[in-house]
Amino acid sequence: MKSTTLRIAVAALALCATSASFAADANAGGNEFVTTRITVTGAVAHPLDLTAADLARMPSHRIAELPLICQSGANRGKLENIRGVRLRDLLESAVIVAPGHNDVKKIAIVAAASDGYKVVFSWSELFNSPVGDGVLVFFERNGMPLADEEGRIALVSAADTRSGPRHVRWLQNIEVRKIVD
Ligand SMILES: Nc1nc2c(c(=O)[nH]1)N[C@H]1C(S)=C(S)[C@@H](COP(=O)(O)O)O[C@H]1N2
Ligand SMILES: [Mo]
Repeated sequence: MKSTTLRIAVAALALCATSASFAADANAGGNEFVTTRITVTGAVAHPLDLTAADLARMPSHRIAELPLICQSGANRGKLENIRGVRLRDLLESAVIVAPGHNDVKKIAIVAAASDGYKVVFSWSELFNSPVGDGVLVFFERNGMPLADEEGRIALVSAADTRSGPRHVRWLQNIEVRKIVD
């Protein structure tokens, strides 16, 4: 009886150790939401699947400093010395499917994170307004990979009045969707 109890205890301990090491392997450095690649899907001729290293080889832009302000008005710190690729450029490489003259005007682009957070852009915002210039998919801060709390790939819309909401940490997918007929 005693040895059976002992054996069960040893087995339970072994199980704990195994699941703990599995969890450590699954989350690239301590945060279960960290993403290491993004996809561009939906109404595109060439879906993309890119790592931070792939993004680093594309034409990039830098933001020296951007205060992060929540929708509530609360100050959430700032983004400093980040480097990223314009979302517009990624969508141009994926080639949005919009055969009709008026199709682009009905297209929305949904940027989704691994924690379920999502934000929306319109095609017109990205391709036909000054907002588009400031929408970066970024992967570097001070020349280093992004830390676990936002990385490895994130997005920001630098021209927004309040920049917090469309600062998407742990970016995972960009989906192109025609939302009205
Ligand atoms: N993936 C993800 N990104 C996110 C959020 C979130 O919940 N998940 N919250 C947003 C909001 S509302 C703000 S104001 C900014 C700053 O939030 P922080 O203070 O949690 O960094 O991150 C934004 N990005
Ligand atoms: Mo926010």
